[in-house]
Amino acid sequence: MTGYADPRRIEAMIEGLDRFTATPGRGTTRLTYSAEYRAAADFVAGWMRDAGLTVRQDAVGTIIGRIEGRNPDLAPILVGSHLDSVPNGGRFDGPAGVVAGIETAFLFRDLGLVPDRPVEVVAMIEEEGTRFGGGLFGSRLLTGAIGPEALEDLRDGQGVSAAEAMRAYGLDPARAGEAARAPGSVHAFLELHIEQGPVLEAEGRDIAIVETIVGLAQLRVTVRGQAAHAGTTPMDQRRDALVGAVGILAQLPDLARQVGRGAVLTVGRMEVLPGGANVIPDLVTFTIDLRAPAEADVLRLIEMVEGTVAHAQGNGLSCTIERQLYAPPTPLSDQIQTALLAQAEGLGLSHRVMVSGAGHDAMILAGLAPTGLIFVPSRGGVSHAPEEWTDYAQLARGTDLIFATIRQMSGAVPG
Ligand code: HGY
Ligand code: MN
Ligand code: MN
Repeated sequence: MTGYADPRRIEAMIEGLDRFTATPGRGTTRLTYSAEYRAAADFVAGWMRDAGLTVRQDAVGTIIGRIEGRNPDLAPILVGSHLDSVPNGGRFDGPAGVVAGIETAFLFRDLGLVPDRPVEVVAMIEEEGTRFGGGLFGSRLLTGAIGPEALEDLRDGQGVSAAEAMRAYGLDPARAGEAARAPGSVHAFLELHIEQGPVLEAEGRDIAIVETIVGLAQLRVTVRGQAAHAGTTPMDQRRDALVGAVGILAQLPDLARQVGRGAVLTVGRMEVLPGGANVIPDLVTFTIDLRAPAEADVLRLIEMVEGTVAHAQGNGLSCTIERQLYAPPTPLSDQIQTALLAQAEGLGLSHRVMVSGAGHDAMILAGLAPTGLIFVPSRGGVSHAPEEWTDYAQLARGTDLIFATIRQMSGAVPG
């Protein structure tokens, strides 16, 4: 089956983007507002212009390419994903969705299609939260879920605030609110993403149409003790923050197992200070990422985790926990799922409906406009690692579905 999208052009965009990493040879590491991010954003803007899009950067650094509609005042359809990455991640997580949007624009141009309502391709910042924690940051700014006031408090691992990083990037954090879209100002949002799991490959299917995205929370635990000499401090006189943190952490996986029903919990990052081999640690922070399909289970797991941290308080240790992100389970638009299913049938794509265990910008945009999310297969189900891979022919088939659905939803006809 030959579709519309050009796998070679898609490959050129993905492989071109993959040069912009802080860890060449060790996966994609592209932190928001970094030099690599600037280069990637400029690269995406160039391809958008080649595809005939009118390109702008919004007040928080999201790159937006617009196909004007015959009725320019109609609310646009947005299509895209994020441009930032996890540390040492893969080249497809985020860029696959941005590139699918740009390829859709190329197809509009190549086929001489003019939409009735405008279409905007978006490449968003800080979905992963690798730099400033939490995540879904660019989409939450776009929907107005958070505003400029959040920028001063959020800090990266070097203590640089999001506001300072924005200024260094050439943006004015005081104007971040200008990136927010008013309710009713977006007609729909569509996102293509890699599955990041094994299901499509195992079932030999081309596409998943996502019906719900699991609820998720990102928490940050801080344990404070007292720095002291490793050699002269008796074992019964220590206030060892790392021993305290490990004692908390060791209890956490069982909490997710107790909740069950697909609940998962991950501690992905830990900082131990001051970090001397011969110094008893006095400050330990670690992240907790927890998810479940049912909101009651997410909330119950948060409570159990917070109780575990509170119980660790004492014996000379102070233990605190803060919520960096909370997103409830998000059902996606039935109307858009129906449109995607019809187009997938028309394109002869093998497909299934799926619940997403990964979080996506789509779960935030769903609060602003009817939203659809589709997956293409991930080889071995691997993601958030340099080995992440999706064949370009598979990515082209997913792009065909995005293109065909946007062509229909936007009322596009030959110009
Ligand atoms: O964490 C997630 O699910 C996504 O990759 N940000
Ligand atoms: Mn992603
Ligand atoms: Mn990711």
